[in-house]
Amino acid sequence: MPTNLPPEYFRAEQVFREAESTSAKVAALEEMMSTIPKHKGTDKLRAELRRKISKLKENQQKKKGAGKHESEYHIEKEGAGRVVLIGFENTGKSSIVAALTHATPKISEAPFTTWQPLPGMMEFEDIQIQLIDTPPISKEHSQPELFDLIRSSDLILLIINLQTTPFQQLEDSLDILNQHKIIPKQWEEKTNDERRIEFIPVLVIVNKDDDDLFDEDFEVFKELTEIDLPLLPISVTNKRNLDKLKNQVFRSLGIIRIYSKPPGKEPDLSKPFILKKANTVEELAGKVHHDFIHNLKTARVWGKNVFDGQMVGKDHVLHDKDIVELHL
Ligand SMILES: Nc1nc2c(ncn2[C@@H]2O[C@H](COP(=O)(O)OP(=O)(O)OP(=O)(O)O)[C@@H](O)[C@H]2O)c(=O)[nH]1
Ligand SMILES: [Mg+2]
Repeated sequence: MPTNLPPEYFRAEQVFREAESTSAKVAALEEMMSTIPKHKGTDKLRAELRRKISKLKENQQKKKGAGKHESEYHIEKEGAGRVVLIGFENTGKSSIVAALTHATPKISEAPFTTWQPLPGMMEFEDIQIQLIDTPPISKEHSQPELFDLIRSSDLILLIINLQTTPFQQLEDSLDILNQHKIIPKQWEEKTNDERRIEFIPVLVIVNKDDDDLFDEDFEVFKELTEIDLPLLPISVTNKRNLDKLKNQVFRSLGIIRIYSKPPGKEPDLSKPFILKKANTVEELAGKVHHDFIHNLKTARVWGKNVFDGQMVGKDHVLHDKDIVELHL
């Protein structure tokens, strides 16, 4: 591989590796192309990328020709994490997605308004998180595709309506998830289940906590429900606790943001690399470029638990918002 490729190249390459749809892949390859300096040393790489792009486009055309139907439940993953909102009818799922993203789902006081899942991107500080609105769950009717979508998510927001039957909704919702072999990640250690279970973190959002009077209802609910899961009261109508909700979503995803810094240059603070909590310098190197894992010698870190610019080894554990200079 030619040396001296700019960091934007590796960032676009990372986007390419994580892209699921053909059009996202093509867009990432084109982005990679545009970042490569044009000179003899990069001729081969540019030709190779051009070949890849035309091959993908060809395949895409073939698929279109075959009239392949893609389900509306097939949603491309985007951003730093996928969060699915589920719950019974009228609990306010669509209202939450409309309040926190630019998506415009239909909202109505009539039940069963939402028929299809709808994604939107929620901004949290300098990252974007995917929220997905879904049709209501029910005890009688099951949509297998909805549960596949839930299994593909990093976090479940279980939406409860405080103004109707919160206890029943919470219990029934968890039962329905359980029937589909989905159990809160928080219960993983105490779960002894022979089935093939998917463990996904759950955050219970108690919506329609509109004012002080409803706060009392929430307190009673919290006291009496013996569910060992985090509960957050909110009101979309009165914009209560929406910032807290965003914060808690970020923290529940278990991710950290790391900024890379080329040696001798300013760090790139515009777009962090997303890693998992407790990931190390080595894992960051792998995200930046797979060759870096083997070539990595040391790194300098600015951030938590280090003095500015401290030299660290591959095993150094990173923290949210650390700035890292990789030395090959
Ligand atoms: N009082 C009050 N009403 C709310 C709040 N949030 C949403 N609503 C209302 O509740 C009704 C249902 O909201 P939706 O967002 O459509 O609920 P949903 O869960 O998407 O409903 P389905 O699509 O049927 O599953 C609407 O009339 C909303 O305006 C809230 O915080 N307080
Ligand atoms: Mg809805």
